[in-house]
Amino acid sequence: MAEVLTLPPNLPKSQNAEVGASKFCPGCGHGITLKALANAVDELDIKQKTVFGCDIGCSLLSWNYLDLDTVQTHHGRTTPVIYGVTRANPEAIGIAYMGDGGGLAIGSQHLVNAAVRSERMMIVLVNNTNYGMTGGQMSPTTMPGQKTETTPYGRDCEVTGRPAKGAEMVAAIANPEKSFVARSSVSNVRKLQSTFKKGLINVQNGGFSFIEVLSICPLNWRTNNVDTLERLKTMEEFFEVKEFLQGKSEQ
Ligand SMILES: Cc1ncc(C[n+]2csc(CCOP(=O)(O)OP(=O)(O)O)c2C)c(N)n1
Ligand code: SF4
Repeated sequence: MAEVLTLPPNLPKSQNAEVGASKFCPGCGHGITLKALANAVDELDIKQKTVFGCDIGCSLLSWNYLDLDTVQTHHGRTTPVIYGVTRANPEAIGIAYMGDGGGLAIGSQHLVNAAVRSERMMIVLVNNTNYGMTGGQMSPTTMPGQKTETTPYGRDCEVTGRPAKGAEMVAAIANPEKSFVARSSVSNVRKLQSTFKKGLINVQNGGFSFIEVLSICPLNWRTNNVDTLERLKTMEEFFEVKEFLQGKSEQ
C-alpha cells in the first residue's frame, strides 16, 4: 500500500512536477484548465517552442505551474506581450492566459486588436464571472442577478449593462479563414483538452485562436461542491458552449 502511495502523480510533461501543491483554492477551475492545456501541448509535442504568458489575477498563479518558458505581464497586457514574442520569433507558439477581467475589462482593447488582426497566437480566457484575486468583485461576465462583493443585491443589467460574451465578440471581428474561436467548460475536461489542441493546431498553421473557458471560483462564489457545479450549468446555459470559427484547426 505504501508503495502505491509513493507513485508519482500522472502529470503532463509540460506541467512542472517540482511545483508541489497547487496554489489555487481547493476546487478552483484554473488547475483543471491548465492541466488540460499542458496535455494538449504534450499531444502536439510543442513544449520546446511554446511561450506562455500569464496576466495579473489568479491566472498568475500559473507562472510556475507549467514547465514552459513563461512571462508574467501587467494586468491586461498579456495579449500584446505574447504577440510581440511570436512576431519576433516566427517559430514560437504563443499562449496568452488570462481571466475575464484581464481579457474583457482592462485588456479589452488588446483583445479587439489582436482579433481584428488575427495575430498568430492562442488566447485562453478563463471566465469565472468575477475578479477572483481581488476578492470577488463584479467583472464584465458577471451573470444577470449574480451577487458579488460590488453587486450585493445581484447584478442589475439596467445599471451595469449586460454580461460580455467574449467568444461571440471575437468571432464577429476575427478573420474567419485564419481564426479558431470556441467556448469550452471545465465540466468536460476531455473536450476542453481537444479544444486546446485544435486552437494550437490553428496557431501552428499561422492562425489566431481564442478559447473562452467557463470556469469555477468556489471561494468567491461561496458555494459548496454541489452548488458550484449547479452554477456552472447555469453559466453553460447563458454562455453557449460551442465552436464559433474553425480556422485551420484540423491537423
Ligand atoms: C493595472 C491594474 N489594475 C488593477 C489591478 C488590481 N487587480 C488585480 S487582479 C484583478 C482582477 C483579476 O480578475 P480576472 O482578470 O477576472 O482574473 P481572476 O483573478 O478571476 O482569475 C485586479 C482588478 C492591478 N493589479 N493592476
Ligand atoms: S479566488 Fe477563485 S479563481 Fe482565484 S484561486 Fe480561488 S477559486 Fe480560483
